[in-house]
Amino acid sequence: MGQSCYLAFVFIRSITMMMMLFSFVRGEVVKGINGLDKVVLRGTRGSSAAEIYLYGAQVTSWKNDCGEELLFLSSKAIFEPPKSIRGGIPICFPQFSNHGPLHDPHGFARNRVWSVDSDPPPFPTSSANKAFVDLILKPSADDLKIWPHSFEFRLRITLGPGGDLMMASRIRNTNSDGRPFTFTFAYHTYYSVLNISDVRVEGLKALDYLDNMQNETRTTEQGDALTFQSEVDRIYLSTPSNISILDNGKKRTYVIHKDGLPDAVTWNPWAKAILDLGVDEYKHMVCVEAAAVEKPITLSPGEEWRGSLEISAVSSSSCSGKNAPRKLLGN
Ligand code: TA6
Repeated sequence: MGQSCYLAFVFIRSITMMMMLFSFVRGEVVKGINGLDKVVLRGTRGSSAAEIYLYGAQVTSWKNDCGEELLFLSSKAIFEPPKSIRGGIPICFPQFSNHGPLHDPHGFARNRVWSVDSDPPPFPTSSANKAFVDLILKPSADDLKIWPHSFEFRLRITLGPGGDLMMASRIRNTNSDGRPFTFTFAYHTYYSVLNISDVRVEGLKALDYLDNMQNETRTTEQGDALTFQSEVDRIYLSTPSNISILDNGKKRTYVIHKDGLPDAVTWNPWAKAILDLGVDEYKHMVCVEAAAVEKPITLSPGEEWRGSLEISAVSSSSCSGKNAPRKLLGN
């Protein structure tokens, strides 16, 4: 190889490595179940990936470097408006459960078709070396009849280089008549676990919670960790920013970091019959939801609220075989 060829080779290889290290990728829109549009994000390493339906802006799949699914999605999930999709990360807005004026528990954002936001105002965090998609929801004329407020809800969903999943919401009051509005909110995340009986949620010790099994009676957590032996439906109040879910069966820990969302809802329905949940599937899911419920958020016109969730999954065993993470060039 001549010297000029060699220099060209070194130059191209350096540029490729720089691009791999500092690139960001916008997700592509493809057809999903029942012809609904979904966005696929592919990580820069291994088999990590995420899928997001424009219907509900709902993440329905999040896979680690080994290609293992980290979110629970019901085998009976209905991908057909107006039913919301059972599993993944439904977004509860402008109301969590019955904490607000709407008849519809959990609000309408989870059963509206969002749009890809091609030119959002800059997000505070960098998108370098990450795959992401920006989505936006604005109310339709029918939505305004249900909740008479104009808003812009921008959501950036990011798959980080280590396979972490980030959800960053920005909600702005765009009422032109000077009226404030008030809302409650949750990222209603369904995590995949091997067996709910072998799961602990840590970070809730000594906190007060509203127990939905007792008409939201205020109670204080007595245990070191929350475990599950029957239906659990609680709103833990003013929690720390970090909460962990330890799945002993899969030897995996989900680490949750939240900002702007003081509360944490924990839910497992146990054997309760739910139309779009398979028999016994409750064993393989746990909801731990970054939320703002106890103190609803009020925005004046022009004001913006931000609430984010960052989740990572740490496994004690590494993957091997065909799904093993590809090594980065030069590593
Ligand atoms: O987040 C817990 C909860 O509010 C429970 O009370 C339970 O009903 C669950 O959400 C599911 O609600 P959904 O409307 O999706 O059936």
